This record gives sequence, C-alpha cells and structure tokens, in this order.
Amino acid sequence: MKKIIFMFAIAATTLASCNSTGNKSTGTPNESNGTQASSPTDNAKTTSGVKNTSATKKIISQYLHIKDALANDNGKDAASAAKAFDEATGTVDISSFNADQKKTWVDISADAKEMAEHIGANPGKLEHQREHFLMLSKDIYDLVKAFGSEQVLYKIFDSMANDGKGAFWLSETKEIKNPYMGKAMSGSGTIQEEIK
Ligand SMILES: [Cu+2]
Repeated sequence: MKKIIFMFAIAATTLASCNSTGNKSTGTPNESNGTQASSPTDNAKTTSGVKNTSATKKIISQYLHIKDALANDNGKDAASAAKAFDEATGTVDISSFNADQKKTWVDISADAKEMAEHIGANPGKLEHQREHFLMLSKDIYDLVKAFGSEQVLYKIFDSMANDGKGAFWLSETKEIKNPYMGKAMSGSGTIQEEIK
C-alpha cells in the first residue's frame, strides 16, 4: 500500500511539473536534453562495442507505436503506447550489460521514462505530446547507437518541425509519415541516416 501511495505521489509531481512548465517546456527541456544526448552516444560508440538488441526490442517497438499514433493525430493511442513503453523500460534485464552499457542505460532510460510518462498523461494534448516525443526520439537514437537494433531504422529529419528549428524521428520504414506535423503535412521530411 505504501508503494502505491508513493507511486501516486510521483505521478502527481510529474503532472504538476508538466503543467507548471507549460510555457517553458519547448525551450528548457530541449536544451538540457540536447547536451545530455550527445555524450552517452559518443561514450557508447567508442567503449561498449557489444550489441544487445534483445534488451531494447520492446522499447523500440513501443516507440514506433507512439510515432505512428502521432503521425495519425491520435493522442489517445500515443498515450497508451507511451504507457506500454514506460512499463517496458521496467522489464529490461540489465544483467548482461557491460559497465558502459549500464551507465548508458541508466542515463537514457530515466529520461526516456519521463518523456513517456508525459506523453501517457496528456492524451488530449497532441502538441504537448509531440514536444516530449522530440526528446524521446533523441533518447531512442542514443539507445540504438549504444545497443544496436534488431531491425533497420531510419533517422528522418524535418526542418519545419519544432517551430522551424527542426526535429528528427526514427522509423522502421522509408515511407515518410511525419509524427510532428501529423496528417496536415504528413510527407514532410528527409532520410538522414540508416541505422543497422
Ligand atoms: Cu509534459
């Protein structure tokens, strides 16, 4: 019972911080995430040579569900996929990770989990979900770079997304269905990288 109360407290805090930073949320989290995002990738690339694709498989598949839901302007489906994503982060078995992978996992998963919680808690706010999806995409990119991916993924960039600042997402297909623009500008974006 104590645990349940504690979890509610965390959920409440998350929601409160989400609402209170409503105006700032485009600027501040993006910047802080940007600086975090580059270093784990570089570390992982140079130090953790071993691939571990099975560990991150479930997470990537839920990420792709969120992506599809946002491309279809479906905030409800995005929220339920984000909840599944959040649950999947808790089931990852880190016992086979080497020290560098463990560190990378701890750094990335905590941030990714937070982004997923915000997406899950805001089914009626597509734009807000998209702001968090942008940061989640950076996390997943870093994750895939560090642990590999069982399926080929494409990094797709759209210069118009994120209020013209540009944003990328990861996709399992070359077909461009923009999760930031939704149906209004579905085909906007170019493939930047193929990740195997
Ligand atoms: Cu939020």
